[in-house]
Amino acid sequence: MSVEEELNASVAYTPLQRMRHSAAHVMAEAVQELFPNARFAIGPAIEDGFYYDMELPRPLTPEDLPVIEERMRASIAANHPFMQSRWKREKALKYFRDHDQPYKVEIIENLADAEVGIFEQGPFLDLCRGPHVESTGKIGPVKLMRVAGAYWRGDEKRQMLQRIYGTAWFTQQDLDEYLERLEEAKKRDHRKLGKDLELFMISEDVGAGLPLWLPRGATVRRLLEEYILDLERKHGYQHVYTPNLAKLDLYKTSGHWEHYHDSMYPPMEMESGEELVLRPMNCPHHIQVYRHKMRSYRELPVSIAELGTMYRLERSGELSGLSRVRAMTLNDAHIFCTPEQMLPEFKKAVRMIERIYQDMGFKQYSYRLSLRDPNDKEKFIDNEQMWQQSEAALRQALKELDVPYYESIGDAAFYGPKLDVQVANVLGKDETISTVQIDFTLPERFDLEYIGEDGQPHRPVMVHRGGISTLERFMAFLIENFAGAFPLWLAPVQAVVIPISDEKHGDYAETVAERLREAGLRVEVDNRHERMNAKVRDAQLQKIPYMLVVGDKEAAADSVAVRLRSNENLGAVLVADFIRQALQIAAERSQELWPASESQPA
Ligand code: TSB
Ligand code: ZN
Repeated sequence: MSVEEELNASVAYTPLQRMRHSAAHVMAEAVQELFPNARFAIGPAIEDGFYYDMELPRPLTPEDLPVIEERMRASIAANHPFMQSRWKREKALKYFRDHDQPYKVEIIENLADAEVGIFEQGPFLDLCRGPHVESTGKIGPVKLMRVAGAYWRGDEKRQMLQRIYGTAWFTQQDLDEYLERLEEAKKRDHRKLGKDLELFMISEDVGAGLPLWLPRGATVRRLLEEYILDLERKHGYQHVYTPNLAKLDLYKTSGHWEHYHDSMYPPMEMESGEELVLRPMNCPHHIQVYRHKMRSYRELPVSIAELGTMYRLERSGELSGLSRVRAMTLNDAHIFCTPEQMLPEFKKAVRMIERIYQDMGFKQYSYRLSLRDPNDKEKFIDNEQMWQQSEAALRQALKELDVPYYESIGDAAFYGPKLDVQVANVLGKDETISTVQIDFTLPERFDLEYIGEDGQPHRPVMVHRGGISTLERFMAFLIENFAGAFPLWLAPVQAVVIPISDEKHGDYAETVAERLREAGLRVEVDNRHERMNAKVRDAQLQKIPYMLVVGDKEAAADSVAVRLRSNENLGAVLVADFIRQALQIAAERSQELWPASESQPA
């Protein structure tokens, strides 16, 4: 949030936000008592709480937070009124200069107003538009959550400040429930589960935002790749392989270098003088594939697809596990079609995405129509007619699809508007998974053609489409959505065979595992010299769907004692029956691990 946005947002605060904003002032008051030389920047209410940015003589530690909290409680108990006044600009400038508050001075200098708002509570005075609660006693239970670094005005070239995040609620019960929700969310956090379940890692030696997929995560990824390639083949997509590098000129022609520059790595200069870049998008490569021969209207639409690896220079502060990375592989496709085919193709792409979500068992997602910001000529191609035409086309497609959606200004691609499919991550933040985009720009810039029925050259339209998004972001979402307990068809290890005694039943366990593997199931044998119960518990923690316990009885009857990761006990099942049942559940991509009627409580 920019300083100006913060100042404007405060006017529209809800009662809860207003109270949180007051809590931010009380937090600043407490910090000032501890550090009389603290310099304050901004302190808005945000979703779920508030923060204040400040410059302090030393870095804060987690141990500082309870101390600050304690002082906040004292101020709340003292019930100081919040007193509002309006000062002439000059008076305010002088006051904040005299009190060594350069950030406040800079904010005032950027304000056009002749007068500024001042709020005072007890010993603390702040530049502020309000509104606030009447007095500090009206502030509900507060908790300080964490300290983070934040650049002044979000600008990496300016002072690094310390930001304390806090939360405040009307009642203790609200606060407790919120903290509980956070705890629950933490358990689903893909960064934590990615580590616990050995799915992926980030190595400092490799670099930030450059994830490494561990064997189990790689297995899930391969299954997703096979799933999506198969689905695309059925929809007539043609798969290609293209390199991750290209000449810089290619991206000058496409417009990426001009409009997408901030997300691109600096070019590499070759001895020949040629400049190469890591690609931030796959479109220009697919355009070359389209162009490798003359196309007739008869072969359109041409859908060129690739699991295309690409690189984006995301800001380090924005990187997060697998969901925002710098090296990623997109389930990408570019559909080249006639203008008449554009709407049907767009709709087909959306329908295919709906099919994917159904197969995955995702129920909560929403459609976002992402439009350009007409005032931002740097980020978006400056071509009024193109934007009008493509936005109208998109709206028409949405109308025909009859799906609910909301609009977002400024989230379009530089070359055209998009329909984005949004999901919420565990932290409640919205993220784009799938996307379908209409593009009249790149066909123009690359002078693309097809020969029409009239024998004349015509310009095709492009539909860019990301089905399951990047495998990285999709995996992050999958992990959080299932809290790591993947449905059978995606589970990296589907069953673990557990011999009651590793000495006596180890051989039988191996035979069972061998038969299951032969049938195409992913199976491990836990032959550690451990108690059976410990092995069952470990497998449950690893969220492995089935634990197949084997002892004398099972060996004699050619069976396994089946236990689910939920701890449900199914009793003895013939090995052949288990294989048949598991294969069927996987083939159906069922979310269940066993037909309900056949299971019994543990
Ligand atoms: C769909 N040219 C199009 C393509 O043809 C394109 O690249 N669109 S995109 O820029 O919107 O990116 C496609 C998808 O990649 C996004 O919808 C998002 O789900 C995913 N994505 C984008 N940036 C990142 C990132 N830094 N980390 C992980 N996934 C990302
Ligand atoms: Zn594209």
